[in-house]
Amino acid sequence: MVVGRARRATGCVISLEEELNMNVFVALRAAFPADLDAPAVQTEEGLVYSWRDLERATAMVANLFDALDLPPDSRVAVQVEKSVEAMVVYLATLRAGLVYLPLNTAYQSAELDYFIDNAAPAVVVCASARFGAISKQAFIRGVQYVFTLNDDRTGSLLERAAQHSDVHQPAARAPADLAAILYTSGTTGRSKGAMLSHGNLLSNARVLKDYWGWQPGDVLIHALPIFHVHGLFVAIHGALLNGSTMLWMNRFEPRRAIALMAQATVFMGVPTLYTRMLAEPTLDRQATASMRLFVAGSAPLLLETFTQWQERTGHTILERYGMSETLMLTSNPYHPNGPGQPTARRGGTVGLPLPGLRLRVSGPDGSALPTGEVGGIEVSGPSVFAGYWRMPEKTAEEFTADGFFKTGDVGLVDAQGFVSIVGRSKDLYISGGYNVYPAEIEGFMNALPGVAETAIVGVPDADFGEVGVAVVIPKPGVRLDAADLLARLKGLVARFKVPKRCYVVDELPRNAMGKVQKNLLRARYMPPADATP
Ligand code: MLC
Ligand code: AMP
Repeated sequence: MVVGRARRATGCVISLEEELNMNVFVALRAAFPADLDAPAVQTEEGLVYSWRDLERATAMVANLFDALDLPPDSRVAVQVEKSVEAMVVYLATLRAGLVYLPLNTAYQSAELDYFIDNAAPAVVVCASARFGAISKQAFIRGVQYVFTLNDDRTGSLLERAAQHSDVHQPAARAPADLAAILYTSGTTGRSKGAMLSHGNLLSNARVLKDYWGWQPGDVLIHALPIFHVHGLFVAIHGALLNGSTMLWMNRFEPRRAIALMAQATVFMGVPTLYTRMLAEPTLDRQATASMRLFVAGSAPLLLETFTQWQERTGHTILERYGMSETLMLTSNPYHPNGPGQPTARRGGTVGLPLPGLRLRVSGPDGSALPTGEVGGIEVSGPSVFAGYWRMPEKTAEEFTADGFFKTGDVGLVDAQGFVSIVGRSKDLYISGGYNVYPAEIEGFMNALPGVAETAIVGVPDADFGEVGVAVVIPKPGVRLDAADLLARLKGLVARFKVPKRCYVVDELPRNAMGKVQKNLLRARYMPPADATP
């Protein structure tokens, strides 16, 4: 039932029932501008999607999902290339009250098998080219529906959705209800699904809207993949909650991104996007004159990149820190000297804890450490997830007795409250903004014929920040070829997880307990000085 009480300021009429509905889609839609025919998304091919188009398209896909008559909390797993339609499927999943599960298109079939087994989705959406293989994998595992969606607006999902009404009442959701599951790999090699609720997503989006000073007329260049927190939530929610147009890049290309800046005000990227743009001669003050805000995160932004960007463009990058499990945690100030934001942005730090977030640094015995001391970063707040999907023991391990989530990042808080990340307690490296857990890849390499043992370390890299190096011991009497090992690995795991270099050796450095000394390996396989950032 719709209670017919109209409220204005935005383009979509809101009923009282919807005002009480904590579905994050309802809040995003309420921020659509009054002029529903204004552009919401513009693609590089010249396609323009109005706010009305988003409203109607999400309604049609949500009606299709409703018609499947799925139980609440059913998962919709989506592995498709980035496109505006893929974003529509995300929004429609929220709208229908189902749970969105984004999967990077780089994931190979062994990785997909695991996600489908673990998440048990009711619906899988994939590209037509992969339908044969994926539908076989999915149906064996009990998936009920497999639809296709391609980045040229074709596929069975849109064909079926076109038969449905373009009017849809969003499903009622409470803040604690599940909205999305994001898989993060783990130190034990098994990925864990971080369960994010409507309340987690909405609270973080609202905090960032205020903190980053989103304002009327802002235009976002959307250049990141939409499989992960940065591109899917921080960027999309930021623009939609502000009624801002997105200039949509299906794939980041530095020169084109710089060219788009003349029509934009906000850009978000991982550090690799910034270093690649710095390598372009077209990046200068004039090209960035209309820009208001450059946000960086997902991996450490080198001080050198921060400074070079200032020199070349006159803009100071705002670095922030977050995780799949927690959404955004800290941010450098937007308003220097503004209320609650005491000083200017500082390179080499990830800024201050966001409003509503409690952040502390703990020692090895779990006790809180004083200002300036280095320890494990722990957080608690409205954006912090409830736990890992169907892994209560893992969830219990990652939270303290008083409910703080142990991030696995190591850092300190200085006297002004700025947080710096100095390392990680988890064995992980970040390559071009993607996390790679050596344990997961070592498992795959150890299973290759002739391999006795593998150790993988992350080493500095000028383009990706860090890349992997694999060091392999063959089984007795076997001759292994390093290039062949990497070629085989490419068929098994996402390309970004494949080490860029591989060495076959007789032995690995070990400590007295027989444990591989990865710090020694890292030093030994450090790239030449001119290849490091
Ligand atoms: C691609 N390759 C990578 C890679 N991306 N290798 C290591 N690390 C990466 N990130 C592989 C390709 O498969 C290819 O290998 C080779 O490296 C060269 O690829 P490329 O053409 O240079 O890559 P490109 O397609 O341009 O992609 C690079 C990139 C992309 C930086 C644009 O990786 C990217 O969009 N990264 C952003 C990731 C992101 O959104 N992270 C946010 C996570 S959320 P081959 O073998 O095929 O030749 C999160 C929380 C938070 O962390 O706080 O935000
Ligand atoms: P993910 O699991 O993909 O969400 O990645 C989260 C991890 O990315 C964090 O635990 C950090 O290690 C890292 N990270 C995110 N933002 C930053 C940043 N600004 N600086 C350093 N590391 C970051």
